[in-house]
Amino acid sequence: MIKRITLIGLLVMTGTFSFAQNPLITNIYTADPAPHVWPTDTTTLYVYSSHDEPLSNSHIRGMNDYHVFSTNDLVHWTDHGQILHWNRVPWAVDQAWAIDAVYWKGKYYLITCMRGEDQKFRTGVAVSERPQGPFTDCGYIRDADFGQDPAVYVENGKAYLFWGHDRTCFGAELNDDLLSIKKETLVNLRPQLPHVFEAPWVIKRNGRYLLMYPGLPDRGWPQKYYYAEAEKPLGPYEYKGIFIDDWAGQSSTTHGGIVRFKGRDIMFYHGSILSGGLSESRSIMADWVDYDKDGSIKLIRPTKK
Ligand code: FUB
Repeated sequence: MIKRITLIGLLVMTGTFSFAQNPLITNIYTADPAPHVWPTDTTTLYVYSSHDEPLSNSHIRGMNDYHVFSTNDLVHWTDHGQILHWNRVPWAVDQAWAIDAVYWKGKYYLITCMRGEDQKFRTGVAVSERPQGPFTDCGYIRDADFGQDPAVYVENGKAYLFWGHDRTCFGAELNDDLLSIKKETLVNLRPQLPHVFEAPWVIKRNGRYLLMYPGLPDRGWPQKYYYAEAEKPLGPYEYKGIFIDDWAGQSSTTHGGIVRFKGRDIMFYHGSILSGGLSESRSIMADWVDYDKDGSIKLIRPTKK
């Protein structure tokens, strides 16, 4: 079911255009945002999201399906409803965790992370003719062990898969069918990413690749956001530092990525402001990204109500 969510009245004026105030989505709990502006329509921003069931507060999360939200102005958001549930995926039995999406050879793909009968998480692929879905299962990616927290970066006809969870991080080029990797390109990025915990996300800026990731500082939980830079998508990466540190409203995890929309970079991530601090009932947030003259990401101070 499509719902239009109007957040006028909660505007934060910053720079050239305005934002609905954080958290962005308040009708359901949302997490692991994957923001995209597709080459087919650069006036619309889509945020693909996993979905925390309300008041689920256990380590095994209550996560069953995915939603996508779209906006043309960062103020009015449309919830396009459920776009995939694990029960429509033959190889999955539960736990629809983090996702990404990719536009590839004229179709839109959800890159998912769900648990199979053997209790292992796999990186799934589902397809649609439309960015807002619904999506149909195509199977899961072979040879992407520890298949959690996927992100796909596309450039020059090549699709790169990044993934990682529980202190791992891998990268590889995908084959054209998106269902297998080119094994000879597989790299273990963990040694290059101090503090890394999970959920890599890659963008290109000024000819360099920025890989951002939630990590654990030496003092422990909750996760913070760090990044590293490279000359090629699969590295080697040089650690740059932290860009989201402590803030009131964090959940134990955070997860997201930067997208460029209408000329400005925006960081999407999640926290637990809406649930009053429940780390299993999270909400998507967004803030502007600014850079220093040398290209470093300036520290983001999350804005909220
Ligand atoms: O949302 C479920 C898991 O929590 C994700 O896979 C992690 O990145 C963390 O956000």
